[in-house]
Amino acid sequence: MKKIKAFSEPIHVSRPFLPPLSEYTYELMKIWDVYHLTNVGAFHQKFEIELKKYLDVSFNSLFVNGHLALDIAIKALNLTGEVITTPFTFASTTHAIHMNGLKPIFCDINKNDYNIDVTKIEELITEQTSAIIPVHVFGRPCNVSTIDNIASRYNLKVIYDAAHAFGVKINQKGIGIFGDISMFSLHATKVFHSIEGGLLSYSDGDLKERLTQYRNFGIAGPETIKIAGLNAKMNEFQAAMGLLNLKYIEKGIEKRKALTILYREKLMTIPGIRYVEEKSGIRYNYSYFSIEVDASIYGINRDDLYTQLINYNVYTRKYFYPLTSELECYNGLFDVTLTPIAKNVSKNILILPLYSDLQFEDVEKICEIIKSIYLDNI
Ligand code: T4K
Repeated sequence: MKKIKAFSEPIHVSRPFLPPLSEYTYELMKIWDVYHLTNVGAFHQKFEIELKKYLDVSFNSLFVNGHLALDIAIKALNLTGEVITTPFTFASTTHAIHMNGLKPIFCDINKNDYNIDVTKIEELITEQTSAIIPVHVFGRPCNVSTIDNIASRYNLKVIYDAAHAFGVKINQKGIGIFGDISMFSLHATKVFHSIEGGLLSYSDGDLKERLTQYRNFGIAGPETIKIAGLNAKMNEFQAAMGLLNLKYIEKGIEKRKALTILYREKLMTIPGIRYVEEKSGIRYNYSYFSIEVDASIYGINRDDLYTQLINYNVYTRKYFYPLTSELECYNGLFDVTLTPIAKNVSKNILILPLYSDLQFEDVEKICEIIKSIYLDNI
């Protein structure tokens, strides 16, 4: 078989969308005019309003990044004791729980979509449980109706880590309306970004004031600080970038969808490579394209595929490996044998490059490489 040549430039798992530079500099001139760089200027205010419309949520607040937004959501809801969550996530979710003095209780995940397994939540609830923090992993919605139902029966709060789920809809409803609060990440590597950024959406308008204070040192007035807060304000440069990017988001999601369809079509015939099927009624954002490698069929395991792809200049990522419950910083604190499905998925998962500027020929070539590696190893 003809040897496939490596890409001449590295292909990374993600690459931020950038609007035309001239459009951004035009917006920057407005900042130069008014000298208002941060602390909720005109761009910030407009961005918050536009995002509320786009995400179809009742209330929202912007933050400098997703992690601090999540951290502040936990603080604002006064969570205590134990929080039921998933170990199959980015470190941020678990760190936010842990660093607020709370105990993460890890629930296993579904094999089919990697989200929290709702049938296993109730057995983890104790007198100490105050909340559930599920993650819409790779933008695929959790079983929100069951989670919200459990939460209301046990009087628990729900904060959805919707870092990956910007623009996702469930039966035409914005995903940010479920639970008490949802957190969206607007980081450069995401479907939609404001360089760095985070957003909380919520249905209880009374939260707005508390969230605003938490993100600005707790300041309630010139001489009043009511809460020991943080500095988590989005600046005007971020908000200007986000507003511009909002013009291009639909086109970006369409392109990602087309690339995803191509990945599926090309990978379908490669033995030992599995990907997650879509469900009806969901408007996906195609934020990540994940595969699972079954070494007994594909011939080599996930780690070897990851390494071999680097020889072709393709830089995939092992999101999420290790599980957050087995991160070095938590050494010994958690029993990973209690979440066997998460452990198994984490061992076999690989995220392939996907971003709106990726070329269709690149996807075709990545799939050809994955096929040729299979053929070399059987
Ligand atoms: N909850 C969940 C479930 C999350 O996944 C995240 C973040 C959060 C909470 C917290 O939200 P934020 O506070 O971040 O808003 C990346 C992102 O930094 C992180 O936002 C994201 N999740 C996580 C899944 O991925 P890394 O350490 O893998 O990123 P990095 O720098 O290795 O970037 C990946 C690739 O993207 C690079 O190989 C090259 C490319 N890249 C990256 C950046 C930043 C670019 O081409 N240009 C860039 O500017 O964490």
